[in-house]
Amino acid sequence: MKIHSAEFELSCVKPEQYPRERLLEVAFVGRSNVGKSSTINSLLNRKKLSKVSVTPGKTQTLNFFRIKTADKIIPDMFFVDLPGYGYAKVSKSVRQQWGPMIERYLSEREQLFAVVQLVDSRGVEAHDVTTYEWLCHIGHPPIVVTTKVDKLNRSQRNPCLTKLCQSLQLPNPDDVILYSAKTNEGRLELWKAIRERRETAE
Ligand SMILES: Nc1nc2c(ncn2[C@@H]2O[C@H](COP(=O)(O)OP(=O)(O)O)[C@@H](O)[C@H]2O)c(=O)[nH]1
Ligand SMILES: [Mg+2]
Repeated sequence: MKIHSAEFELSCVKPEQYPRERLLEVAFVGRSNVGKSSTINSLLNRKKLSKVSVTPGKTQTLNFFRIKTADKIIPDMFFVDLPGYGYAKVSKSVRQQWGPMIERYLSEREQLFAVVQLVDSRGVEAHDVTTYEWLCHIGHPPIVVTTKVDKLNRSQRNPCLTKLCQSLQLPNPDDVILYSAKTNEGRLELWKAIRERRETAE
């Protein structure tokens, strides 16, 4: 995928602040530290577009990035980096704001055409399962991406994938994209999946 440009557009916390411009949007969800920012940067061939953090729970806003590609199907769109869920160390009041903010965006945003859910290849947590089920329930069955696969050796891959499919009750392991932001493994597959969502959205 040739990326013409990828730029930060805005950060926001409520619908009145979402971009007015009606571009198609792809949202990235997953627990804090799963590799959302790194995956976005890797997809876009950018090193530091979306801030990669060593402190989980840092992103507390919806962050929109304006993407222009050479692809005819998806020439212009926004990538939306959502705050990570399930991080215990942020204060309760902050957490209580997060859930509704994310849920509202995902369930109400009309121009949202694909949700990418990232789960750590080394283990699925209860929150990943409830998020997956909820996304299916609201009509946004996500593209499932399992991150940091460079941390697994060859013999660990299949068992991890099988476990992940069992936890999320995915019938087909081929539906999971193995990703490494370190090696860019999975980059083409993920672009292909995003493109397919766009093609079948109409
Ligand atoms: N080895 C490896 N580390 C990764 C990968 N993706 C992210 N990380 C690391 O995991 C940590 C959290 O990444 P980040 O992208 O900030 O996660 P986010 O909180 O979901 O946005 C950082 O230290 C990253 O360098 C990956 O594919 N491989
Ligand atoms: Mg992040």
